[in-house]
Formats: sequence, structure tokens, C-alpha cells
Amino acid sequence: MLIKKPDDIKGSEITRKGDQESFLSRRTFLRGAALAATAAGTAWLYRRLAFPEAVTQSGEKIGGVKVSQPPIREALTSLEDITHYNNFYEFSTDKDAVASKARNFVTRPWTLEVGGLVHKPRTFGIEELLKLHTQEERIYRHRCVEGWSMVIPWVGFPLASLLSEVQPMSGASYVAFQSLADRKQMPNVSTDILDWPYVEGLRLDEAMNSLTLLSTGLYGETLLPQNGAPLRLVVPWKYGFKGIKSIVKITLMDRQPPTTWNIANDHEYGFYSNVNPQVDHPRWSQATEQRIGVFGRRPTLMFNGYADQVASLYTGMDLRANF
Ligand SMILES: Nc1nc2c(c(=O)[nH]1)N[C@H]1C(S)=C(S)[C@@H](COP(=O)(O)O)O[C@H]1N2
Ligand SMILES: [Mo]
Repeated sequence: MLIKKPDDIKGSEITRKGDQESFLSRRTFLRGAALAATAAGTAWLYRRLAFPEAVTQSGEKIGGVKVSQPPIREALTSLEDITHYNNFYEFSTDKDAVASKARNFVTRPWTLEVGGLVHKPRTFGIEELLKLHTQEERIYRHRCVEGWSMVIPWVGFPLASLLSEVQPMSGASYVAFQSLADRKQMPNVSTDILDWPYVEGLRLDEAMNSLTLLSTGLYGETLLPQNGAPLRLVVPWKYGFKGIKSIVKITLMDRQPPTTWNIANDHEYGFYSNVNPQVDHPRWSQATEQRIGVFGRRPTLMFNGYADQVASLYTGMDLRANF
């Protein structure tokens, strides 16, 4: 995010992979076995032509996914774009290079430690976590602070369902998240481009909101490393950097936790980072966005289009001061 302003994103980067075939209504996507096979075949062929290294990359099918949300009536971003246009600074600051740099990232076995101000602190194995929580598909808009956006069919479960298991104490009012920082596997963890490990935070009520997901997959398959395997946060009304990847630790706290981009530049990145077209980034407007794979810019929506569900969390707050 330090590196490229929206103005610097070349047109070719944006339109290159924009195949509209990825637009499938959710129902078609889930029910039409024949069509799904065709789409998978097309995706495979496309990957082979455009990203020879990516052919061997695919997640495992996630079974028993519950579909619980009305679909967004906007085209889904293609699997190719979602998996080859990434921010994951531990691997690379080049969005096109993350997939190949992260391809051998080891995500099994994996443990998630949940502690701090909770009555039942616990360390979960990833398989155990998957078994304990029903996986849901949620099609969400994803808005990067840099000015681009996607529509992603996530698979995951509400963070609230994990938090209720560990039973937050009455004094807990924030949730802190921490990514893995492994020098052996993540080349940039040996550099000082950011403070490591990558950390993020939410207020407890934001964390408990039913939109907030711990994601384990997308497009019906487990996450690939570049998207934050095996477990990453998705907070669809906030800028993308709040969606911390490859989480190893969650801590309930009584005060606001530090966050990586706020540490890097507190003038540009605040704790809340709610999508807000009326509050510009100091170096660029946030009024519009480039939907990856779609020509032209579109207006950015307040709270990324989720105002109905989340605006009440911020009643009485000055969103300019609390950016
Ligand atoms: N650990 C970690 N998490 C991270 C980042 C990162 O560099 N490291 N980048 C963030 C940013 S800026 C964005 S926009 C999203 C990108 O997620 P995606 O690649 O799955 O689209 O991940 C976020 N989570
Ligand atoms: Mo981002």
C-alpha cells in the first residue's frame, strides 16, 4: 500500500484478466453441476494459459457449505484475479508475485491460539476448528484502501461463533489478531518494510457482528496461501488490510490493540478503517473504485454497501476523526 497509488495501477493490469465468464449467479454456481464442471474446466484452461505455474494450485473442495445470504447482484471476480492479484507483504509487495512466492507455504498442521480475557482459553487445530463450525458461503465486496475492489464468494464461519466458545470476560472490549511470521517461509519477514508479525484489531462489537467472518476458503475450495490460508479474517465494511491473513493468534483485550498499518503510518491508516467515500486518504480520494476485471470506475459505497448492518456500531462517532 505504500508502493502504489491507484493512479499508478496500469490499465493493462486491471483489464487483462477480466473474463466475464466468472459471472455466475450463486444458485447457478452451486446447483448446476454441468455448468460448474464447464466453469472449472474453463478456469483450469485459463490458468494453464495465463499462469503456467498455477495449474498445480487448487484448494480442496469444502463439503457441506451452508448458503445463508442473498447474493449480491454484482459479477463475481474471477478465481484467477482473486488468486493472482494479492496483498500479502510477508511474501511480496508485488501483487502479481505473491501467488508464486507463497506457493509452497505450509498450512498443515496449523494451530490457532485463542486467549487473553476469556474464561476458556484454548488452542485449536485447524481441522478441529473446521469440524466445530458450519461453513457458510458469503459473497462480499472486498475494497482495498488502494482503490480497487473485488466481489469474492468466501467460505467461512462467523468470528462470533468462535468467540462465544472461549467466553469473553466482561472486561474484554477489543480483539487482537496476529499472523504467522516465519522467516524460513516468508522472505520479507527478514526485512523491515513492515513491523512483524502483521497484527490487526477490532472492537468486540465489530468482531461479534454477524458479517465478520473467519474465512477458510473461497469459490467452494480451501484458501490458497496467497489468500491467507488456512484461516484469515474478512470484515467486508472495512478496507482490505483489516482482513489479516494466516492467523495464528487471537487475543481478547481491555484496550485497543496496535495494528500494523497504523504503526507504519498513523497519519494514513487509523484503527477503524471503515470504507468511507467521504473521507479521503491523505494522498488520494476514496470516492470511487476500480472493480478488478470490469472497465471504468464506480462509486464507493458508505461502509462498502453494508451500512444497514453496521452503521449503528458507530452512532455518535466522528468518522473523520476515527478513520
Ligand atoms: N498477514 C497479512 N495480511 C494481510 C495483508 C498482508 O500484507 N499481510 N494485506 C492486507 C491487504 S492490504 C489486503 S487488500 C488483503 C488482500 O487479500 P486478498 O489478497 O485475499 O485479496 O489482505 C490483507 N491482509
Ligand atoms: Mo489492501
